[in-house]
Amino acid sequence: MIVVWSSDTLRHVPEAEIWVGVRTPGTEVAERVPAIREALLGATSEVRLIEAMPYDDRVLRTVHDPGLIAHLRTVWEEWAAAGFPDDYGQDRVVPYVFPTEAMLGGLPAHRPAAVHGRAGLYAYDTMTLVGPGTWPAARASVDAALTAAGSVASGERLAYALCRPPGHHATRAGYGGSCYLNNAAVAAQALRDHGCGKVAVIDVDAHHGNGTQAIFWDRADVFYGSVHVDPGAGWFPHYVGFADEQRLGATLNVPLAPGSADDAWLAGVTQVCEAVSAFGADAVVVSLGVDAAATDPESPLQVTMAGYRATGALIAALGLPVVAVQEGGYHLPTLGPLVRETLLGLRGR
Ligand code: SP5
Ligand code: ZN
Repeated sequence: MIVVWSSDTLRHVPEAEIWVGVRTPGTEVAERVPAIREALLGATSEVRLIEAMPYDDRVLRTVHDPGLIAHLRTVWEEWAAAGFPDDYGQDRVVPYVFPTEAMLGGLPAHRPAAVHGRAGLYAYDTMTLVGPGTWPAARASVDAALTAAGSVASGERLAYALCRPPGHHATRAGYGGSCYLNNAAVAAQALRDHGCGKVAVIDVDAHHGNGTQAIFWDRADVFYGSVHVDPGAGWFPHYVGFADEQRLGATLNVPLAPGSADDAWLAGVTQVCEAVSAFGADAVVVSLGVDAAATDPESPLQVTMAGYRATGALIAALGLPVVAVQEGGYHLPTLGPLVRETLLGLRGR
């Protein structure tokens, strides 16, 4: 199997997440990349590790608003030039005011002159900080997903992109949930543009991929299905990811109660796979988060290593070519083995 990575993904150093106003240690750390990479290199001689190829920024416009792209490309430089690191000791872009519908009440939002005002224009939470290496890393993450999609479009049956930062919470014009650009959505669109008639995104991250769902909400050619901890039980992304969000036979959510383990999880994955079969997909993009694992600090789901391997096997049984892109997974000692087991399941046999 193909494994795509880029050392540029290490350049994103979020340092912290501002959660309920409190500066907490970031969980989406650069050390995740070598943890996964080493586990895969030791796993099987079949792994072919390749570098992500560089793609032009124009490809981002297939799923993202040009305003979000320009903002992420420039906002840290503007933040630094405005003096926030030196004058206030804040070396990461952190928003403090958000132009929500509740604030605007239907009036058009003016573009804030101040960068600290503008910081909330495309961000929807305070946990997803922007530093000097965020843009090059987010771009490299997309490049990895596109390189994996390209190899599947050329006939590979399974390609994995070691994406970091993750992507599935990034919407067309918004970033949040540790995500900046939606790697899985760019990969799914790339498969469509390579001539794949119907593409299914299967999201097995512990959290609902609100960004991917929103991007393809009005599209009958790209299916989005997700198994995740129930946002209605108090979990991120809180506002979406409910079972009643259905559209065009191309959106399916299976929210699970906190504490759910392999049985409920695999029943959910089976339900999504059956829907993918009914949809008639020609290829699959797996949003491969492993934070549903029992060991993970960011979710209350209790999936085992064997459960993640079985997850991969259920998806492999669809008999479709697969592009797997890394999403969440935050417990460094088990992160690599969890990804390895899922990929071994996806490889089949
Ligand atoms: C890609 C992905 O898995 N994103 C996860 C985003 C969800 N993060 C929610 C964090 C909620 C608060 N976490 C508590 C941290 C306290 N130190
Ligand atoms: Zn997650």
